[in-house]
Amino acid sequence: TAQQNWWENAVGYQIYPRSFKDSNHDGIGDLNGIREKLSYLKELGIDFIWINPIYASPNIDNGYDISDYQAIHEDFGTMEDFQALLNEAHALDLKIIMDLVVNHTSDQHPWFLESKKSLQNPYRDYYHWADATKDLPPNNWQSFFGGSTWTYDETTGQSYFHVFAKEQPDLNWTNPKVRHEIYQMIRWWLDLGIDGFRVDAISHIQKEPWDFNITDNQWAPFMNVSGIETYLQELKAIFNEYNVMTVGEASGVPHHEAAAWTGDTGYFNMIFELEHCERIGDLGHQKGSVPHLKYTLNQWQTSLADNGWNALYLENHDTPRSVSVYGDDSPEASKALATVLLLLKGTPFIYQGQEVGMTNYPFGSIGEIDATDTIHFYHTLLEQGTISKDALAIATNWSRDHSRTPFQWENTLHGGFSTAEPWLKVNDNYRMINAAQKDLESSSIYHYYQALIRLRKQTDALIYGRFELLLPEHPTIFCYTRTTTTETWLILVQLDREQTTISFPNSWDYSDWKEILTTTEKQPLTEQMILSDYEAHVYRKIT
Ligand code: TEU
Ligand code: CA
Repeated sequence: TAQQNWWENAVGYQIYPRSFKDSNHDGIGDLNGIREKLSYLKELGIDFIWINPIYASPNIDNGYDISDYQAIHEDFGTMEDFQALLNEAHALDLKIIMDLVVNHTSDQHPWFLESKKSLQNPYRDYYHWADATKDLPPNNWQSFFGGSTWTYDETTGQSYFHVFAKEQPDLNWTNPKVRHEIYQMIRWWLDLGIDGFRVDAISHIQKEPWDFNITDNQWAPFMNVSGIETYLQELKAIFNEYNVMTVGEASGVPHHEAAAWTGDTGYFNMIFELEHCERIGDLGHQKGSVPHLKYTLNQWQTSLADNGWNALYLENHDTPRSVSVYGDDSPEASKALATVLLLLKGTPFIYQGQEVGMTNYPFGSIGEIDATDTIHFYHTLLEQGTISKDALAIATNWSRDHSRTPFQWENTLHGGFSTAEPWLKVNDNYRMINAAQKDLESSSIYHYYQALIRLRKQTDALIYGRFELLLPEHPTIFCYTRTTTTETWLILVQLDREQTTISFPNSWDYSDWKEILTTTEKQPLTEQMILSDYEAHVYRKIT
């Protein structure tokens, strides 16, 4: 049998550290807060934790603008706290993977401060500079966060390039010195004993030549541009030496190219694609779409059936909450989505709070928003003449801050996240939706996650079994099978409140199927079934 990798049957948990648990009463989550909650995570059944950036940063983009790669941000604690967290996690057999942000640095990083100084500075070529005037950028390319990708700098009369905020200048990967410095830094972290990396925005490190303007497909000049392979191979060689787990954030890499990017021989073990959680509809009224979710996940499952490996997720620190996007904020909807996510083929990532059913936040003013891109979007709308109330609704509709509100631990002040006023408001629904509910109710969402994780680990079929989507055209039913030579699992989920009737093939022998797990009353598998209210059923057939 083929060699099995630990990350194939592992379940991951993403921690957004500012919002997880505050241990020292300053309203900001921190490393010692994570240490307090390790047993909570162990009990859930997860195997590894991915922590969003905890490095020194001016926090223009909450830690994704790094000013010192080898220092811990004082908000989060010290290097000793980190080492203690790593040791305690390892003692519980929990692995820790860190965020690796190497497409760009902060504009306060010493390299950039040097680079700005003069055309001759030895660090000049660490970043991308081009001739420009104040009013005329080198080209018309637009950044992900809005506005030009170019910012003019008076000192030298040139502009520098950034695909995110202007405080996040892109590193020049064509410069071997830059790569050397980054690789040294990567080794430094790996030598500390961490278990791997989630590699941020890695599909953007290679850019097209600057000398053309775009007319459509505005992000193509820095999305998975050819030539990137060389750098990815170099990274891969380091990761191999240390035998660590990696997941690349690779927007713009299509499913039919993903086999080269993932699995044993790919650049990373797996990648986060961004297609399946794309919003559908007109600006400001965008929604999640179950048909889109099914269609896209099916493509990725199918493309990586024999080569490569999927990373699975429904929400993260950049997206709204999945129970609000595809559901109606109810516990039933949370459980239905968990069923879909955790039994697909790939390595699932649970985002903090998802396991207790945390929902979107009802933003009432722009002052309640922290995310740079949302604030920028709001002001652009105001400048275009949109009235303030509408601008708020449009800008916050898909804001990153929905998922960044503090973790709801219990029904006490600030949801038990902190005794101080938190950096971002806690959702008022913490009174009902919180982690302590699990101790009150055996039917809690948390316990259902536990059951799903346990189930995955009991059978190879749920790890390696072949995926097939059933009822592909149904608008709300998400149904699929996972099959090996010895058994088939059938996962049947109604992602809607409404009642619907479905039919399976007449040729099946329905007495073969046994129900293993459900979110509601057991219901035998039959040729015709009536489903409603986000119910989910998991069946198995031994062949
Ligand atoms: O996000 C990157 C990201 O969202 C883009 O790579 C994406 O391709 C683009 O929005 C088009 O869909 C990561 C982090 O997750 C995010 O929090 C950071 O703000 C960003 O990188 C910059 O580091
Ligand atoms: Ca704190």
